[in-house]
Amino acid sequence: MSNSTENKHVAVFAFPFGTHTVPLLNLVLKLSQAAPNCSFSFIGTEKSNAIHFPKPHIPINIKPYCISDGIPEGHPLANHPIEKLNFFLRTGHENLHKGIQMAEEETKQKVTCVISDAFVSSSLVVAQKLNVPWIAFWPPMSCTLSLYFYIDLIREQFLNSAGNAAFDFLPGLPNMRVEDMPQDLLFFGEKETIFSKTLVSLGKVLPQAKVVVMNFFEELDPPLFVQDMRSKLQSLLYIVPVRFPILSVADSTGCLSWLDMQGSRSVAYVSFGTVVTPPPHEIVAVAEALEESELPFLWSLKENVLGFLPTGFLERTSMSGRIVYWAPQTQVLAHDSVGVFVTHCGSNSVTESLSSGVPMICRPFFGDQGVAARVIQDLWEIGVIIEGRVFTKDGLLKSLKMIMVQEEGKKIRDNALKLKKTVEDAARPAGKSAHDLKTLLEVISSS
Ligand code: U2F
Repeated sequence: MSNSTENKHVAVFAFPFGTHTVPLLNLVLKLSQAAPNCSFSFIGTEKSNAIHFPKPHIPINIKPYCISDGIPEGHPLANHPIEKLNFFLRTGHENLHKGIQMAEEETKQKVTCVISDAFVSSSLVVAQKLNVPWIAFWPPMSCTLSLYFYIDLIREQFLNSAGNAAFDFLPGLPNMRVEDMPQDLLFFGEKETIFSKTLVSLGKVLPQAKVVVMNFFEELDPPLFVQDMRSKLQSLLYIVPVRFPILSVADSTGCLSWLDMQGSRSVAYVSFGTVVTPPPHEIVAVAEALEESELPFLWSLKENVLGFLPTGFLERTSMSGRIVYWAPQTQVLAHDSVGVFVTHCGSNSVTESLSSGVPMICRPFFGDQGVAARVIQDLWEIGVIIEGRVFTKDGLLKSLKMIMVQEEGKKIRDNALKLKKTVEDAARPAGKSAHDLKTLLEVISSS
């Protein structure tokens, strides 16, 4: 490394929603281990920081600072997930700057570099004011980055093409459809929100980052996509996600010991991440398909929707299935008895499934999930998109049988194991990711 990271102070801005903070903190953990003399100020909201701090394994060179979530005092939040995001983004760079002030006052060190979740794009202004490099981190599905550079074409496709025809203007990502695109990109006029405007601006904002860091495996992204992004950005680095992220918890619900009693690759694991709750009729369809399939299943389901399950379902399936409100998912997917993952295709879930060689049945809901599902089915061929993109009993049964039982599913099962190996190789100390981590440390140390 050309310069030491000693006396360097990195301000880290989290996008405090969903599981965005988890991969960002994992990246900072990696950096803090490699650069123990460097200070990292992790700036989030009180709510998002409370999930991670204090934790015994967070080193002392990472300190949390809380800024406002932007929600006016006493304001009753409507039951709409985007509302919180809009309030936070509306606070702009002034709110972020307060975090910097707190961090500088306490550490008595000037900030020398800003790393932020790419969605907190106003952190670019903060970095510019401080005259320090801005490093943007990309937690969603890696190849969705491309969409923000081709929004006009995507919108044109949305307005002009008949039906849901496949299009192939995204380099390295053929066979995409409008239905795979994040809805926020298709909002015009009155429907636009601060969040959707922020996303739409990314194609102009991200080229101003000194580095964009992907939370993924370069080896799995299409070379044409990588090449195209490299031609548009100053620098694009890939740092592999950690295998067992900090959200993994002790097995308080006994999932792992239950899995120990099941046959190899026999269990269907079902989970829709931290944000999505499928509508009641889809919960019923999933339950009916699981029951009729007679496969052992483990389902991570939020407590507040248990009431939607069909009458008597829990009793009838008590010998073959298990429902928990939270599963230690990374360990579950890594368990030999899990044969398929029924997922919403959140980027962390996809990475965890890939890392364990588990094929997926995809029911994307919003954001990056549609592209993830398309890539899983058509590019990597390690899963299928559920028929009609909505859970029905017959559709899920068909996919479960195909992947778990039928000869047709063998190719998918084999491919999943092959990609597991690619992922393992990518994480090796001599791999590209280790090289990119060094490059990132160089940027921090020369700031
Ligand atoms: C948003 O994603 P989510 O948080 O809904 O979903 P994931 O990215 O898949 O992350 C869920 C994490 O929670 C863990 C699981 C993942 O690490 O292992 N987990 C668990 O440990 N136990 C459980 O019972 C259930 C989940 C958004 F919706 C997505 O579209 C984005 O891709 C994502 C990242 O930007 O954020």
